[in-house]
Amino acid sequence: MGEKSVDQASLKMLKKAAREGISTAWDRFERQQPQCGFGLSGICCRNCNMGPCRIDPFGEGPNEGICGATADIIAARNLLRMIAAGAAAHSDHGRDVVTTLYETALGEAQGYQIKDEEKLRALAAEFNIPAEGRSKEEIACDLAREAMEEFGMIKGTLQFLNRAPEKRRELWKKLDISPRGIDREVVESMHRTHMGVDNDYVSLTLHGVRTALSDGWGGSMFATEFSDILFGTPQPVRGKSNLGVLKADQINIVVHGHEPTLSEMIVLAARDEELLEMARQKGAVGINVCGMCCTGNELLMRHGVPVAGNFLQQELALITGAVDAMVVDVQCVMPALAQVAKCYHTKIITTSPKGRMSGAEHVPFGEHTALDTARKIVMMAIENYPHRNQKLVEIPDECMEYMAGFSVEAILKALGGSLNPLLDAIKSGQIRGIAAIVGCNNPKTTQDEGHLVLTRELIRNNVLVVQTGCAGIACAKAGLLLPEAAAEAGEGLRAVCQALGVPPVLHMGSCVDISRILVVASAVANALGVDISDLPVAGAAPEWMSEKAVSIGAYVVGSGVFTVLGTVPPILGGKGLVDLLTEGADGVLGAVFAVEPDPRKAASLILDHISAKRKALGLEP
Ligand code: BF8
Ligand code: SF4
Repeated sequence: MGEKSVDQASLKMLKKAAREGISTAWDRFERQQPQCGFGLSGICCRNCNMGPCRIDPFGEGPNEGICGATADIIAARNLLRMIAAGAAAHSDHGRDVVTTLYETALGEAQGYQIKDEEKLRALAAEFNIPAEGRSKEEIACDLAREAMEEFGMIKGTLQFLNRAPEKRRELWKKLDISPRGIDREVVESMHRTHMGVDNDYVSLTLHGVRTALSDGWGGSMFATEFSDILFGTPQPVRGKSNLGVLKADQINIVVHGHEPTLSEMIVLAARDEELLEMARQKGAVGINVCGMCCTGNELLMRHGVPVAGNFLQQELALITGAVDAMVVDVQCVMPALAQVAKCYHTKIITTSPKGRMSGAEHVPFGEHTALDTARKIVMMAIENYPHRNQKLVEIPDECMEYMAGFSVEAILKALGGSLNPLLDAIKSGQIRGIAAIVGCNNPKTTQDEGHLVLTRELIRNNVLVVQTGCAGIACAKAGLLLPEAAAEAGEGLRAVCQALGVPPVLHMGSCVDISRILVVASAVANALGVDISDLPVAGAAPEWMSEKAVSIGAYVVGSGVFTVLGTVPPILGGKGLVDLLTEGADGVLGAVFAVEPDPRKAASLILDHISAKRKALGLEP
């Protein structure tokens, strides 16, 4: 393995961890070597108690499970379960935001308000909800009810599918994969993968795409749109990133996880004059709320709140010794945090009934008392500040400015109100295409390197890059989210960025905000009168690790976008499945997956793909 990270702040904290005898994900990764070959290739099954069964990838041992399941069936079932878990995670987050909007509309939620009435009214129109002469609360109440219906749908298919280009919708219909309710597809995935139900890897995979579409065009889209209604639609904003955002003389609260319903209230509570006075009495000059992972993205998009780091930095933040409380809710929260926190004064506070952690303190968070609970949590951090062991405090000075907040609305505004300048730039070749670089960190690769190398290669070749998730944070830390980074872009892209005053890498938010990318892709396809699969666009997840990323990959490919994965998915044991996903899918969905761990080679795959699509559209000879 190469270096652990390209991030200097991470490397400094890893040295400190080694000095202090603390193990991190990287150490635990080494302790897991060699990882199980059956697991890596996706050909072990324990879906029933005749098993566990495994297939011999070398053809010497068993080539089927006790029930007769082949390597392809086993790998496809395992993949479908990963998609279902990922879709469930995104969609359950979406449901929580919908519920919060509903309770806000009823006047039963504490501290929340409907911030973006314009978006509320636009969505009401989309859902055929009467809006004229009605209060925003009345409209929101009906809209939230309609949204809840989409989870356990009793009629038709998802409303947001109508945002996709007509050709794409027809294709989904023809393949019979238009999602019919978000929860239903997840449940059906579990049913199909039960022993002896769907015994065909192609059919399993197609349902995987349907389940994933219910995430991208359903659960995630609800999370994004309803968060915008409640907390405001992001607009370009500046802030700071990396562990250097932690402050030696302030109460440091790191909010980590995913749902903005929690983090928004913590931000609000930390501005409370009474609490600030309490902090001063304890000797701190202020209260510093920082984000981590996607909760960080939600906050940086809307408020320019500093972001302490991405996925592999969650433990490292604690190792600075300067975090008074880390407040977590759901997803991507390592159970190791409780162990690491024991070496410092840091309190780990869990808040979701779905996400408890032994060794952490639990403060239940709910809409009805949200602000009171947030205040209580901030007070716990203040009380904890005097316990900081100054001898153990070491905050790296890496701290980079970013510009984020590129919602679809913000992009349109930057373009002067219409997509035309972007379309013209694409047609003329000033911008050759658009690539979405998204996803996690993974100790299987050098932290952030895949994101940064791929991003730099693409912008240098005049490909506009859009980002979400931990990929976006990687680029924030490297300074690529600043308008000045246009200097690293090719001539055409540089000129466009300079004219508009935007960076060559547009941060569009958290992972659920990939739904924003689907909306942009649809708008561009509609403007050109083509399908998404005809566009010079591509997706990439260079360092992905989570099941949510598997769902994302499946709905992105299912929406017609060629996608390159940097870490190898556990399917290689199913040869037919691999062929289907990397070749066969092209004739079915108009897009395929590629797996390429080397980010430079991944860049050439994307550039070749973009050239081919440009040629097919007649944009170049
Ligand atoms: O939803 S990029 S490590 S934080 S899964 Fe997790 Fe991956 Fe980060 Fe956000 Ni997305
Ligand atoms: Fe084995 Fe089939 Fe049972 Fe899986 S479902 S454990 S392959 S017998």
